[in-house]
Amino acid sequence: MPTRSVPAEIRKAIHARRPKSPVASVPKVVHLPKRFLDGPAPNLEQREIDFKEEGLTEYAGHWAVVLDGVLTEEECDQIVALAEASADGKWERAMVNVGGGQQMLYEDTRKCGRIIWDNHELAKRLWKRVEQAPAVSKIQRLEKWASVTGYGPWKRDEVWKMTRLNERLRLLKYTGGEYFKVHQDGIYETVDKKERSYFTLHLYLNNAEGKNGEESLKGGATTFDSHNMHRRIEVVPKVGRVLLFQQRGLLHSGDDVISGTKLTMRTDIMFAKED
Ligand SMILES: O=C(O)CCC(=O)C(=O)O
Repeated sequence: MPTRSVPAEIRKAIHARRPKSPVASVPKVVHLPKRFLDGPAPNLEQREIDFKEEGLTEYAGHWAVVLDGVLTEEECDQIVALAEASADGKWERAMVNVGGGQQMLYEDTRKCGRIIWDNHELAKRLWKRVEQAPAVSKIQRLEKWASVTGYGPWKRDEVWKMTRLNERLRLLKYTGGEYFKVHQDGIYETVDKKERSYFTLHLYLNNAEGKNGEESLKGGATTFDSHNMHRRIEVVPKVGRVLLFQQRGLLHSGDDVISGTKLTMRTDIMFAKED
């Protein structure tokens, strides 16, 4: 069953192009309503995470920012409805890439539902909201920033410029007992090797208080973990909240959801080398 019913205006914006012989895993093409995410972030606030100050000294100088009020609750509900429409309402189990285009189910490392939704337009409009935050100007151009790019680009005096949000949007849905165990995000490189990701974006799509009689969410924070796993910084899910962080060197996890449902959307921030 879909998590949310699809409002009429969104149903109208959905153009389903079905394959000649329907295959369950072929996503539908879903267009965004014309004015969706038009205009500025409704209530933008930013908080930079100071890893040293907050007790994760091994990550001193690493970059992570929490942005609140990037989207309204209604906009988040619409994203969920549109993504579900693209997948015929089906949340598949989240799999792990094992190379050679193969995926495996490893529920000891991640256990949750997933919809992969490729949508350039949503990625573009979401980034327009996110880049309004002053802190984000720092990651538009990466120069001599070895903790983010590694020492290769640093030694070669390379400058990497932000190009776009990856259109591959991964929606994750966690219910009772589900989790994403500790890991570090991999740097994604495009096939032509012209672009690579250096930062991750998480958008939280629901609040802890359950709506319409749904059970409220307990647990499920995105947590930065110390190397020995004894210290942590938690980012609690909140509708319309965005968490941005560097991919290199930052251990993190999605804490167990004890009750209720947690919905997030994750993608990569892409960069290309300046000539
Ligand atoms: O859902 C979360 O809080 C974390 C998920 C995560 O780390 C990931 O998608 O790589």
